[in-house]
Amino acid sequence: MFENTLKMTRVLLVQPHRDLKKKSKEKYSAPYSLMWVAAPLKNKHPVKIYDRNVNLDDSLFFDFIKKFNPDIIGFTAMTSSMLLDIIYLGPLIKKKFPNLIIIVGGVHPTIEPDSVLRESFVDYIIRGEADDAFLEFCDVFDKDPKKIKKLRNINKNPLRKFLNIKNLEFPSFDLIDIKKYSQIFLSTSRGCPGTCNFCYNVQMWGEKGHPCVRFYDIEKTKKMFKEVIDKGGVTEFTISDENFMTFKKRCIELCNFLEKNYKNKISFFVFGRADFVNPEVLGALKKAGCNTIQLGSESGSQRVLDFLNKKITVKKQGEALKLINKFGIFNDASFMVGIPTETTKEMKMTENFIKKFKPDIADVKIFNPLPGSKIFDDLVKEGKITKPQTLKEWADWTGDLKTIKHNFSEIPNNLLEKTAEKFWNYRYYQTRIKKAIYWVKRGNVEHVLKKFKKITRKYSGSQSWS
Ligand code: B12
Ligand code: SF4
Repeated sequence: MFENTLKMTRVLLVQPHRDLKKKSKEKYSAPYSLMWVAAPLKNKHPVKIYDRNVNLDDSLFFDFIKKFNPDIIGFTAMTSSMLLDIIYLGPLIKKKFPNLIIIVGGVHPTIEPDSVLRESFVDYIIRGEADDAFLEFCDVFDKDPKKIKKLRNINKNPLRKFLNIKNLEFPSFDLIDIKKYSQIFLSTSRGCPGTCNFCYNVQMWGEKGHPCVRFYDIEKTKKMFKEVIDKGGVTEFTISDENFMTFKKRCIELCNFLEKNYKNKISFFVFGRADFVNPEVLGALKKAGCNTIQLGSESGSQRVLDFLNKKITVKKQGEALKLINKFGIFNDASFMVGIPTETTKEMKMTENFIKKFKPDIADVKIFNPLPGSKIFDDLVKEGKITKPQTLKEWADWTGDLKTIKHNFSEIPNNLLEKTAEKFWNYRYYQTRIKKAIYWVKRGNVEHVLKKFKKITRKYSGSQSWS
């Protein structure tokens, strides 16, 4: 494939381990961001993806580097405990392979570049949408490395304009061993129509402070589904668009395609906003094999929803959950407790909402201000939080129930913890029985045995299963 190229940049993309403190070997989700990053590169430069979640053995990792002999190692980074693995590996890589260039890309360096650039083992960061920017980086690295510092998206340089993503190559499923993963993501768009002020979306994917949603070419998207299902043998997946229902006609067309080609053979999970839920879309989703829709229900109090700039009424949130169930799709409602200014009475309203609408899953998180969101910026401006400076501090910023860092609500900490645990478990057992029946009806007893082994559940703050 590469014979005609004079010099090529060899790139190793690394998915950091999710949480070195827990050292869990759970083979969970495919390294989806890196599969996008690799796609435009791979016809020009030799690229491999290494997932530390699949194998955490350091000597295997360093042997892999020796054998592949990359010029560049690129880590993907979210604001999460995965930063710990980057801090751990970075200095070791530099010690063993002093000439290797280390770059970091993804949501965290985009939103909080200084914290990454401050690490001495980091040579460059690539901010924002990197499909073109990283290819340019590798091309320039080949020819004239001195020019790299001037490129757009590099370090704190200005960003490129958003790409026309219609014709992007789809993610590189060929670079991972798909069978090793229990959660496969597929996306058909970038950006969200919402402007919630606890979310990073407008800052990362919006334009001049406004939301912006871009779609992949519909025929290419169908081809991507086909490839992953037919060649990859994937029958269960998560459509990771922020709101798969943003453009009704397109969503229905994709559902019809899935129904026509894979009726009763596939099952998938989608995310969405309640204001986009309607009977036509739900009918198409159900027929296509959608098993669960997760909505950001957030709170049972209208004042709190308004505070979050959700732009959806409590009434609409409830109606959407009911409608989803009416179409025989599981509804997964995600909530937050401990939102700044929230009172105990308002948290009780969330509890009443859960009791009234009985979502199949009540996915509850304790509020934590995330960088890139308006609430985070406001809290910093008001002097209520001090922005973490190092990657280590950022790795500890997102936590679970046991590691609440801040509470700007009126609710006492101990009550918050108890309530999150209680909400989380509200619907758990009923839902497991309902889901077991769903899978048995589909003739998939093996799935039930695999997924339903555990009979106890602890609130973990992690994503729910599809
Ligand atoms: C799939 C996914 C996951 C998967 C897999 C992640 C992966 N690395 O592939 C799993 C399930 C593991 C996951 C976990 C979590 N996730 Co997540 N996840 C997503 C999701 C839905 C899609 C990511 C994606 O592929 N996007 C599409 C691509 C095109 O965009 P992208 O990832 O930003 O990548 C582009 C650029 O950032 C850049 N880039 C990315 N990586 C790299 C690397 C290099 C080297 C370069 C050059 C460029 C580059 O180039 C890409 C192409 O343009 C996003 C939401 C979303 N729709 O984006 C949330 C999201 C990224 N997750 C988020 C969060 C908070 C989490 C968790 C902390 C949740 C939790 N409480 O458990 C955990 C982290 C767990 C841990 N301990 O590390 C947040 C990140 C917020 C932040 N400030 O970092 C997001 C944005 C969701 C949200 N709205 O809050 N997640
Ligand atoms: S709907 Fe979800 S993804 Fe969209 S802005 Fe709100 S929280 Fe973010």
